Amino acid sequence: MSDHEHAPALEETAEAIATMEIRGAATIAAGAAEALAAQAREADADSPDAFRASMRAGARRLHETRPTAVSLPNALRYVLQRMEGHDVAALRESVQRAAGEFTRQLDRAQDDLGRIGANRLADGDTVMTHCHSTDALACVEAAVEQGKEIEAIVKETRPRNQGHITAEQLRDAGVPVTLIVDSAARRYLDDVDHVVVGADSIAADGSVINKVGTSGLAVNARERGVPIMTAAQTIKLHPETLTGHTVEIEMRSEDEVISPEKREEIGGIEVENPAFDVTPPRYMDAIVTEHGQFPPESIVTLMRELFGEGADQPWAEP
Ligand code: RUB
Repeated sequence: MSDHEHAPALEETAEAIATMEIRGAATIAAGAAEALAAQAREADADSPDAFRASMRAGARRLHETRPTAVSLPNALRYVLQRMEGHDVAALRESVQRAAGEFTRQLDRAQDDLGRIGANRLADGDTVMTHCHSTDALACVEAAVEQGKEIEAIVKETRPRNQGHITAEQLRDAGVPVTLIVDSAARRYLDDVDHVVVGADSIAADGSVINKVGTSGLAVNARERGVPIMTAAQTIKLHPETLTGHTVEIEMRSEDEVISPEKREEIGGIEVENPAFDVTPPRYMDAIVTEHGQFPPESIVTLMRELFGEGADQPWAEP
């Protein structure tokens, strides 16, 4: 492998993230950190500079896969900022150590936020979910572990039907599940005590960027008087929004919405497929992180504590 080629394992992970075989913000972050560790292991750089360049190139390849989940650049930043040493062996070691630390912290953060989110759920509650979020599921699973009986109404989440994954995991956790189509959500909100969603990014003003349909669900939940929380580890906080940047919403293939044949048959229509949307802070009751529960408008305080005033891009060419 020459200095700027990617390790096969990194290339495979990048491809898997782009095609959504690896998906969901936390899982993407873990996959990216592990891919950097693989790149470090396999890079046959003959100088520290060449090694660093190969790590930056690998990180850029991962970075370009999907634009919305900030957990991805936050994972790359965590690992590359800890790359240190005067020779290739030391550099290699530091990347592998940092990647390991990062994935262990992810697991710990999810367990911690799960216990906090579970406190919002009462015995006998019914929750409604959207998409598939491991952070949101951690809250429900922790509530079940605390001995609470929880039921779930699971939105299927078109076009990729990630609700099916949620339904299976909740059922495995012993939660009775009712699967509904997305359009039925408002009808079922009257039977729901709490809406629980995840996040791909959280902006400094407390806006929650999550799977498309979250914002409509939040508005409906408010109208029905049903509390809604976002379960999100702090790697979902988007440091660049502290300096006015907005979060890019990924537009995915039209083929996820309609088959090319059906489209041809209808003829003359535009198809759009935004993967995410933005829920304004006023429609979200709480953001639950591993550091505690926050009203969305106050999340900026935590962001400043964690990131200072912004974030660098250690994967950029010097
Ligand atoms: C996944 C999605 C999830 C968040 C949070 O979208 O919107 O709610 O990523 O997931 P996609 P987690 O399927 O397009 O990746 O809590 O597991 O990080």
